[in-house]
Amino acid sequence: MQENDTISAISTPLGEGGIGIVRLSGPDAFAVADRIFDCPKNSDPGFPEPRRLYYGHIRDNDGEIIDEVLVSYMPAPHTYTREDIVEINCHSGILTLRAILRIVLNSGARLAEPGEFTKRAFLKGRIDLSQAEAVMNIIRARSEEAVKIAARTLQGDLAGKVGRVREELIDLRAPLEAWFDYPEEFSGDIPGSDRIKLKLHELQKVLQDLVQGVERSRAYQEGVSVAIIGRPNVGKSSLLNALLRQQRAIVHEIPGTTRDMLEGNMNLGGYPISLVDTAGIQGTEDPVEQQGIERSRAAAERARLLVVVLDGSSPWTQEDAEIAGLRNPDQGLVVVINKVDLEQKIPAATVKKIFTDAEIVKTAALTGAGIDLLEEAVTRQLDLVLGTTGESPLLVSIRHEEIIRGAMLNIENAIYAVDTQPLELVSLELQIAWNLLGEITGETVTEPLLDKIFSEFCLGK
Ligand SMILES: Nc1nc2c(ncn2[C@@H]2O[C@H](COP(=O)(O)OP(=O)(O)O)[C@@H](O)[C@H]2O)c(=O)[nH]1
Ligand SMILES: [Mg+2]
Repeated sequence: MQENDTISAISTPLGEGGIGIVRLSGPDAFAVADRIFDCPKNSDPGFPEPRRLYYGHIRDNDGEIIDEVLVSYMPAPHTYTREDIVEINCHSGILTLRAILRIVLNSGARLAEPGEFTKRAFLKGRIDLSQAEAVMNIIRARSEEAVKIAARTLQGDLAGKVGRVREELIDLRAPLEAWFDYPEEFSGDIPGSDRIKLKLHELQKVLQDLVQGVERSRAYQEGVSVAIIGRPNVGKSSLLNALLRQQRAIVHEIPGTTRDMLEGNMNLGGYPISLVDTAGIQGTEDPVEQQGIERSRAAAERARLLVVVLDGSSPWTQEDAEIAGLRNPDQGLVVVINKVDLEQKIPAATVKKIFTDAEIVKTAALTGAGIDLLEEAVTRQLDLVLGTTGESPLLVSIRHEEIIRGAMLNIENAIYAVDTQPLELVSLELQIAWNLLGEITGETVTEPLLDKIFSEFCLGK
């Protein structure tokens, strides 16, 4: 990729709106804008005084007015990319935006690749790789909590923590390496094995705190799947509708009404939740229903939490028992005794005995009674299975998690090697850990990995 040319892209979503922005970055950003932007001569100060908005028109190559716009010019280096940037604020219609982009591209800029503005910010050293990735996490965040985590990372919190661990690793290695290389001249202090181990345990703890709660912060970012299961007619679809506060699923007294799984999105306790209603699980000869049940079982298996629904107005059955058996021990569990408005045939005490570690909630989906309690129970169970975090969770991406777990393994090896191996091996493990951690901030990252990371960005960012 050439880094010295001028790139451009539409930086706002392609759709109808008040304002759309075409952005340019690179050494010719101003020259390109100057060719196509017609600014009234009486503007004072005249275009291009930096960081001012100029009113005027964009003309196409035949001189015809395409749109009425506001244009700003921001010279390097105090910009997002550390290059000259021009932003053209136009009317946000798909055709207007595309027309202006085409004129810009005809006038000396090239189309930016996805994430290329941010990649330039990274390559020019304005932000590190963890901050660049946080930009995308902010854009893609699905909950307020996820926005906060990404904002902290964008401020450099993750890079700071990882950077300090790397510095400590260097401090530990420096006297060792000097001693290996120049044993005669070395006059410093070789840390004793106890001191090395103590320090390494401290670093291990810092990294451990980072990976702690990663599942929870990832849940804030990517969402969690919650599946409602139970035999036919217990009120699963009614509960889904009550939770979503919309008539999403068809509810009917005829058993087997829901023949396929169905999904709806909601937010509970800060988690974006994908709520899955499933086909009632029962033995059936109907091939369509069988397929629906298979898909439902698979959805239940993938879910982080199961809501097992029982019909309180009918006795406990063998089918209920089989459904209860679908849950694997890692999954959170909330048991709902539904239809409490009718005469009850399952004593709550019996349910408690069967589901010893579950939250048990009584509801009447028909009237909405107990739905708030169900929401609270689901939130509590999710908090429980996703694990508590430290003060401020930072880790979201699988890439970061793998790197940190890898570095922890090297440090673990180093701790073991202190007592059993030559110190050269200890130092080597620490060097590997240092290198690995550098991939988080991008200091030791390879070109193909960079390309891969930025290719996942959206256009115009
Ligand atoms: N009385 C009463 N009926 C309910 C309640 N919840 C659901 N039903 C009824 O039970 C039947 C089956 O409900 P549905 O939600 O389709 O059950 P599903 O097969 O488990 O999805 C429908 O006739 C519902 O109106 C409830 O809390 N009380
Ligand atoms: Mg149903």
